[in-house]
Amino acid sequence: MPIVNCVAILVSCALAAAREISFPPISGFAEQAVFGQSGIDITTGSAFAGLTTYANLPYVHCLAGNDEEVEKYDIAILGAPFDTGVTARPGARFGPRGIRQGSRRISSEAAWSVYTGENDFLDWAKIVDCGDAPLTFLDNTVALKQLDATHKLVSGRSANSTEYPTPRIITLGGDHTTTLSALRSTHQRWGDVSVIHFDSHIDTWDPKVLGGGISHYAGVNHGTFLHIAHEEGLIRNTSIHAGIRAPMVRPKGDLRNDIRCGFQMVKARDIDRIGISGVINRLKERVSGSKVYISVDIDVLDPAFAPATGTAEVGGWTTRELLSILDGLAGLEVVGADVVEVAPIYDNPGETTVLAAAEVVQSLIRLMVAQPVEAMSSE
Ligand SMILES: [Mn+2]
Repeated sequence: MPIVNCVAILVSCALAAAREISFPPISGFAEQAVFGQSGIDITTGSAFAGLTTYANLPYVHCLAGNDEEVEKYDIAILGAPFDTGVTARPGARFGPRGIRQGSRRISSEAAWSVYTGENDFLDWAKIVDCGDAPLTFLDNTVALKQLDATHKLVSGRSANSTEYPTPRIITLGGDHTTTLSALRSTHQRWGDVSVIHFDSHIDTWDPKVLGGGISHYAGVNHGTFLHIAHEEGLIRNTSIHAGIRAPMVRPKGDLRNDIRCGFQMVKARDIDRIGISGVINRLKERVSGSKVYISVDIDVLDPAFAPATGTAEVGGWTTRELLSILDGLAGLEVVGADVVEVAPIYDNPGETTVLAAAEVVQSLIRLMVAQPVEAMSSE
């Protein structure tokens, strides 16, 4: 018995010693001070506090009136909450806040790339989040006019850099119709651009084929905006799709019209044959010598990697493939970009889609930082 007792005491002593963790001295509950003298830091490293901007970037009221002082910026993140131009599942109006939510672990201080060794947030460009364009959700025509006006205002301010005075915009969609407004404003600031269009669908459908048979109003939608951009003379005949795999509506007419709108295409399965570097080469060759607008429909990814989208098509690229392709485009003069068709309601608890979308936005920022672009001489 005494021996057993002794062992028991030893064991309990050892346990007690193991539990002895020294905490810093704290005052009693009554005097406990959260603010001021407690020594607890609540002013730095607070990435999860406050309102959610893209990558915890500073919010700037880019839509302020002429009489108000607005902080200058070189690259603006702008949300376009609009999803009434879709042909399948709605929900992309919540895309901007979904992408911001997916970006909340990204912060300027800890964004050094293991691939490039660079931190694009701490480079020459001042990058801000302008919040969302105020778009009516009841009238597409009015909403797109509001988006046109927002893009013109945000891109029309003088940039922070004196060397490159025209700021560039990365739009968070919104359904793909929103790219039409971005292309209009890009054309106004930078002239004709080639479009690199990452998507599983061609989106050059003739409004007579997709929606326009119902009304002129219905003909302006997320599957026709590139046709309309071509008709409006906004884009060059040196554009290219990447990741196409969705079926055509007409056996030959859609592809004929696609070529007429200025597009070539890299199909989704081409990557199996030519590899990532082959895809990069085709895209770069196609747009070489021109300014470039990059539009990323998140449905270019396989639904395994981006289930939260309106018109999912199986057999797409992985997130890693897309990111590698985007990084491979460094050096192009990217004057505008977007990530669209993110509909967070269809995402899963692991936030697969919004995490991917947030990373794609960061790749687009990287391309803009890597290659500053001179404004048109007439501007
Ligand atoms: Mn699309």
